[in-house]
Amino acid sequence: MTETIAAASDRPNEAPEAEALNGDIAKLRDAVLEKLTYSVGKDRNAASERDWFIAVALAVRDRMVDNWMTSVRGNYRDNRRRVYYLSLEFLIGRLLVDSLTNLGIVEPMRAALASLDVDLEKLRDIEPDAALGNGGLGRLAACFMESMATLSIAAHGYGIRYDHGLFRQTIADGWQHEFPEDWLEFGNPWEFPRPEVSYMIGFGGAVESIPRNSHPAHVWHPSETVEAVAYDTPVVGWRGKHVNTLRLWSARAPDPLKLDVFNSGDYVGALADQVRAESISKILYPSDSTPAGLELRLRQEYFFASASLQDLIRRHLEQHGDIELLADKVAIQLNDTHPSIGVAELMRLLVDVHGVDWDRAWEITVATFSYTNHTLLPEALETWPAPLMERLLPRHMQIIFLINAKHLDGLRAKGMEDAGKLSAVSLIDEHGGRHVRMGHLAFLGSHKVNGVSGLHSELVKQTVFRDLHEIFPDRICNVTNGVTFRRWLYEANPHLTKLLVETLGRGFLDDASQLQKLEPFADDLDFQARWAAAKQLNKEHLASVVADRLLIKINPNALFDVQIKRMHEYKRQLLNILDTIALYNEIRAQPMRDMAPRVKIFAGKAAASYQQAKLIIKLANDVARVVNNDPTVRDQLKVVFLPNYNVSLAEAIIPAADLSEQISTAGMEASGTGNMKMALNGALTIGTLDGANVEIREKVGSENIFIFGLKADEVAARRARGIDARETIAASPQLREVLESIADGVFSHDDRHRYQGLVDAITYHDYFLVTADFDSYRAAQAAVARRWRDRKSWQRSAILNTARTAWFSSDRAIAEYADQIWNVPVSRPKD
Ligand code: F58
Repeated sequence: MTETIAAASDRPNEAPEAEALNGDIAKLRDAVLEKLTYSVGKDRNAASERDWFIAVALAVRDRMVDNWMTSVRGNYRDNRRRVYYLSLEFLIGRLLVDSLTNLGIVEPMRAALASLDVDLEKLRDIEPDAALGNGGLGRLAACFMESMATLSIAAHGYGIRYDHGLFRQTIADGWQHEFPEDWLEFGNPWEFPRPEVSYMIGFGGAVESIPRNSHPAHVWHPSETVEAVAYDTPVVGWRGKHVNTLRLWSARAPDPLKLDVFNSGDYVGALADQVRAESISKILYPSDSTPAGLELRLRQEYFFASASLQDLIRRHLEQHGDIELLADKVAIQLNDTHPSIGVAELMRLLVDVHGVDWDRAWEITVATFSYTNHTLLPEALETWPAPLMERLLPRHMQIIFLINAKHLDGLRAKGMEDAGKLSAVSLIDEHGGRHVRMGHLAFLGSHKVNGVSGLHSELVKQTVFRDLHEIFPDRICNVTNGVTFRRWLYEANPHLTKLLVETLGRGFLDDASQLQKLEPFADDLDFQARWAAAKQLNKEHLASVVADRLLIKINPNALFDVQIKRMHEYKRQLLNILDTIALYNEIRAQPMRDMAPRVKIFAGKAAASYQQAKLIIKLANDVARVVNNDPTVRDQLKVVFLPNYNVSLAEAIIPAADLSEQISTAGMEASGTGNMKMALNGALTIGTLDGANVEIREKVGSENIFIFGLKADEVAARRARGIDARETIAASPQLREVLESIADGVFSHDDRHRYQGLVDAITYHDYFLVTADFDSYRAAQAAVARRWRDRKSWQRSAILNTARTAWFSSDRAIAEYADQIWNVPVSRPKD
């Protein structure tokens, strides 16, 4: 991919003195050459671009190490409470420009490399994305790691070092295909393997009860043991001062092979244990919609939760020597329920291993943990079959039963007798075979539970945790998500950043709230022109990416209408496709009508097993083929589906977006973070009152956003009335025409009935209310088109979006976690 070629002067977020700069250039050049020679083992003349990339990354990593050591020493010296962010996903993307930016050496490095005839932008493109996550939840964890370092919080991230991250998506004949991703193929220059830091993780076996004076002691004898080995990646904050650690675990078999079996000639059998053990960190959970690979998933969750807890307890005891002090010195954030088996594991470690009495152990556990909920979707709320858990983690099952018994006994003692209520708050779901409710376990084991937007947190109280919220009314709070501006504005959009620095000075780089000083420029025509010029450069760049990848020419003067996110029915890419078809019908009906040209841009992956989402990808591609090849359409409408959406592609698309599609069924998108990234980069949002869109509207003002559709309570009421959409469709001639054209095979000549099922589904069973919101969405899109024609007014709104979205910085979000949940201090980097 050809990334933005930003000239030196386009990187304004650093301006060291010229002399220092020259000194630095020489030092960086020497450092890179040294790495190339002694670490990569290549001569300058023989080095490939990949060799140069590795050499540069190693030289940059060296620059972090001193401050890393200082940060680690400072964390020990200051005795501060540490924060541990446990997440099965860290969707990091590339690190080269990110690290250079935060260290403030993009330009010196660019110059150093230029003096060696090497182009930094080419090296940037060589780096594979670290795609250790599915979507928003994983990317949030990566943004949070950067902000925790920026705010000098003594924080560690813990996760799994998957050999293979999120699959690579190709589109062939419009259909999605999945291929394994191989980010470690050429090694990972950012990480430090720590083979000496490893923990034994048990599975299966039996629990022995040994009688003691008061209570019996429990000894778990696992039947299988897997070793968790640490790999550390330094995470550097803005201005490079504070550096934290992301520690990812890799699974190893304690014995590499069974020698006797090997010697007997059974080579495959000899390696069987190793393969089974290592499968734990082999691949990122492939599905976000089906309970695939159930047992492997539970093994992954326990593996990383146990390794992380053992590691942090070791560190705590080394530093403080007293397990009783754990909650004073440690805060653990559970990123969704995936690490929530950690609640039972911490109880096991405290009670069985460290001899803490049960009630005190529970106090410590609850004071230590907090939990973030990211979804209300019932299929994404984890429950584990009790028999599976009993077999894989017998001691944990006992502990969960005991936590539950004490919890329910306590409620009965307080007079709660209603069996329905008790069963609703039980850790065990007795319907349809016993299941352990991991959300409930995370809730009970935490002192704070947060949702990720104002609306979502309220819905968490009213729906998934309604009954628990009644019992613990102070436990649920809200921390609206945020995104790191370093990656999503300064690095992704150097043209806009340069304009902002020239206009506002450099203060906003450290303190995003200063972006509001942009407001007075919203009506300044000269500023508007410069603003438009920056946007235009980004659009031209995206047009070149589209041309390279799809051989489709798009017009950079058209309105870029962007929907980029995981493919899911609730996100309603289908609604956007229906709008596209309606637009197409309008153009065909009046080919000579003068309309504002639009490019509909889609990108996103569907879970491999999610057939309906894959069919929607196919439909988008079928519509694209028909529309793009119809001569009557001319340049007025183009449709593109960019394959293999990932962090790097997002960095190319977001700065170029004019319109940001955030059109989920209200009440279903917990927050969204793409909505924040695009608004920050001056796109106007078309969206429902869902997730953080609600807060984006509050901040940017309702005249600078296009809101449509049913609200969350109206969605609930509508569903209660029934979701047969025949009447709705009958009442909307435009919608009828669109659906008929799809069902008739206008976009699928090769297989006329391909979409019959899809059309039937939304006709008779429109759970996501695509049809109910169609007319109001069309009206909002018409309002978008009118505003776009009044370019000054559009520009004004776009500028105000950037000026008013500073609040969506992940620095703000992390400061709220630090204050409301973790009780740790923060400090902001200064020049
Ligand atoms: C996302 N969840 C939410 N889950 O959908 C989004 O609204 C929110 O902004 C974001 O979290 C951050 O809070 C999400 O990305 C997953 O990817 C899960 C991965 C594991 C399986 C189930 C889905």
